[in-house]
Amino acid sequence: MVAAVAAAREAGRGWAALPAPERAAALGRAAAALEEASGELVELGIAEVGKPRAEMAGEVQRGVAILRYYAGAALDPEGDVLPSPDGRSLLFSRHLPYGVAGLITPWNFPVAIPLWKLAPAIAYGNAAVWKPAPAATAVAGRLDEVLQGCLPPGVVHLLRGDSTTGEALVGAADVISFTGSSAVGATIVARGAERQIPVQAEMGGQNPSVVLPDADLGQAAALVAASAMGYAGQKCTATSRVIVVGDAGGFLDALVEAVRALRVGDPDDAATAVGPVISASARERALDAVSAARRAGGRLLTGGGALPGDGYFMEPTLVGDLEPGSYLCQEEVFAPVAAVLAARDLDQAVEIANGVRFGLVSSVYTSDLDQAMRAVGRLGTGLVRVNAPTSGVDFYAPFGGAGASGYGMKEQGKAAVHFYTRSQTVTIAPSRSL
Ligand code: UN1
Repeated sequence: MVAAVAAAREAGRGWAALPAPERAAALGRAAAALEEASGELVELGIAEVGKPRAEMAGEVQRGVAILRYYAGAALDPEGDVLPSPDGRSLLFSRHLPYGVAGLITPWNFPVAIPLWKLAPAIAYGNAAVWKPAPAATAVAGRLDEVLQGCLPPGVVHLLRGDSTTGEALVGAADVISFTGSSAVGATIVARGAERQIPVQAEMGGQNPSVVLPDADLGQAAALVAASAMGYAGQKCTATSRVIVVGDAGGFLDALVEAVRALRVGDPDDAATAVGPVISASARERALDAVSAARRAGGRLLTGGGALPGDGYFMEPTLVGDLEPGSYLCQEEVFAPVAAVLAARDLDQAVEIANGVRFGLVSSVYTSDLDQAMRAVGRLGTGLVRVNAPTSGVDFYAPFGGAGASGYGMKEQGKAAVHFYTRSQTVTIAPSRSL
């Protein structure tokens, strides 16, 4: 493993020395090659991680767009020119690669997340050693082949392995980007601090959607249902708490109806919105969390059970009447399960929304601009979305959460250059009086 990092460091030297237009061209070729291989990657993703066809196809397209974006970003201005302190010298800052980026990625976005780390890491001149989750190595293997066909040898090194391999990588790379659970993220952050290297950790979510009475309730119900249950809730951006302000009756009926309307079934089917969860133990944990919520006084609004099928299916589930401090309202379940809470006004809704250790994304549904602005300013999450679902990410905008959801710099968009490079301030004075 340390050998993989050493080999990548060596390959990275040549890569960093290439003119940026050549690195940009390689990323452009990778975008075209991924587009060419997109059909295969969609099939592999459906088969390996159970992502429904429509979402998997969207994700691979997002991957192509990410590669194109960083092909362009590799040619962006790379620093600032500052006023000369003495009228003769040059003063400027520039960005230099660190060397080897260690990238640890989850199974749930097996194309987009690796690419939104790999593409900027290499665009700005680093080599990368990439350890995908064991549950997504088939997609990773094919994606790696696509990239290898477009890059000099050794610039990207795919490392198969488990948490021990991940730990070794964190102990050897020059900069670490991780997406995964909060528990693992915390150990990586601690190890990175010990080694005094930059670490970025994108971790869990417990994302609230606040619904105000003046919202378009039908549209809000459809968007909340999709963001809570889509891909069986296996996104760190999924909605886990629905906080309904004021008289909740009408919205609750619409939400239950929207959840029941989602097609649960074979991820291979283009009409499926909710496929299986990733494993037997994941389903067991989710069903246990629902049972515990019911014992704690929760009322089942819809769903609640396992479903038969070729895979670990469960019914999209909504639980009402819970306390904001209860397990289901505090922890990430990573399954098609959401809690519905009531709030008397926006202030109380914001207090409930912020009352968790996570802070990735929140959404607010309203047609009242003043209420929206009030909420946006007070919600503590890294992303806030008005009349838009919590899930879904714009690859050209900064992404990342607060608290137990995110540590370190944001990723994606223009934020990435600051993470994957070190800034150097350079003064050049004339060697003699001119
Ligand atoms: C999305 O909502 O499109 O692991 C992306 C996750 C997040 C990515 C979500 N880091 O679920």
